Amino acid sequence: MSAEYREMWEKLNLDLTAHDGLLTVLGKFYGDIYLSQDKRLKGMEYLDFVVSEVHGLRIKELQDAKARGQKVVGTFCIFVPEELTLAARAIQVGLCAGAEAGKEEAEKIVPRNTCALIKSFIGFKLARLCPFIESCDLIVGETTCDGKKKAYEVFKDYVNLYVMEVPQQKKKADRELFKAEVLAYKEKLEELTGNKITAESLKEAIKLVNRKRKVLQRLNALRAKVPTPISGRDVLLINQISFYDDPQRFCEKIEDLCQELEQKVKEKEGVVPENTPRLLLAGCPMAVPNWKLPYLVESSGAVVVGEESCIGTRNTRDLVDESKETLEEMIDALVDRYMRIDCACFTPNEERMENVLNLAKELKVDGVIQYSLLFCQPYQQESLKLGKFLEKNNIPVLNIETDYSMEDVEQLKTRVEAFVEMLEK
Ligand code: BJ8
Repeated sequence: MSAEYREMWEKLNLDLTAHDGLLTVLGKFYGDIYLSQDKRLKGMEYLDFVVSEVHGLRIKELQDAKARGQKVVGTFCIFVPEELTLAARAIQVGLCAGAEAGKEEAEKIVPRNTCALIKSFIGFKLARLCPFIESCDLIVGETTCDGKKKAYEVFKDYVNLYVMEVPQQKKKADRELFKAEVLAYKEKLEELTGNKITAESLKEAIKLVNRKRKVLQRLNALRAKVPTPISGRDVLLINQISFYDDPQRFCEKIEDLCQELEQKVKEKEGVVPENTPRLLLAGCPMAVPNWKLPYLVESSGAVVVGEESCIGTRNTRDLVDESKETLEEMIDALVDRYMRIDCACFTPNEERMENVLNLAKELKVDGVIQYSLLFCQPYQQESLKLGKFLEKNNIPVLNIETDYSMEDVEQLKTRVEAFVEMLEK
């Protein structure tokens, strides 16, 4: 990395030695998991570049934007409406972290039996490893699972934190509550940025965020073909990058990649042979650089063709209605769209059962792997019910509970291989 970046990281108060170590591990990990793949697509060069520059060029872009007066907002959950952030001329970045670095630091302020995702974002801040967190003018938390809710109570001492309330049910009163929260967030953004959110700026932002979702929908439709033209690892990475990169650039690059994929589909050129078992991963989000399970699956003779998760189709399935004209109508359209998210934090959450089943059928999967992070109550609890439901519908299911450590890799590999072998019969 250039001297310019080192100076920038120093100004952001990163622990340079620990940060160098992190980048070295990440580079090695990326090489093993990504660059070693066969039949790599030309369009993935953009993703390789973004990853190689994730703490470099992208952070420089954020710093330049800040110097021009723009604000940066960090989030941990897809319930925070990016449309509003962009309408206030701010930049939104996803901060969920998918690595163990900083775990010891995190365990000083949250219990050890907290999920890895929460410990990771706290650890990244406390160990001074994340230039994204350090670039944020505001961090927006949300009242989803208990783990996050309680973690924010201590995390607020380290960052400028604002917490949005997300209801736990989907009754009329819950929708009203969420609408009030969306309006309060709008005010908060206006106060932070000094920019008024207008019907015009919100309309433009709705179109841009919808464009991002539409390009990911197009990508998902292409990967659903048999044989699939792209690996699950690559699509997961694209979804992860969608939370960090400039939205316009992201859309353009992924549209180019989709054109390349269309050609592959036309020529029936798959990334794996046609009879390779196809799997859907369902459950907790996999934040960058958490590539552990897809890598294990794809090195066990199967291919991942879908992620039913917030870094996946839960975030891209529903669009915001673009036909509204007034600010009030657009806020309502936003609220309606966000209240369709089927996170396991809701009770009851029956629609998720149907959504997963429909997705499994659309993608013509041979099986579903339910993925829960250790200590994630909502997804672990729901996996029992969802597992039975899928099996009743003749879809084989494997339940995996894990974290970000590499200690259980061999054991997981044995279980995944046995599952894939069973599907091959
Ligand atoms: S809308 S899934 S992004 S809350 S893994 S922190 S649930 S204990 S991430 Fe999520 Fe929003 Fe829901 Fe999506 Fe808690 Fe579970 Fe940890 Fe989780």
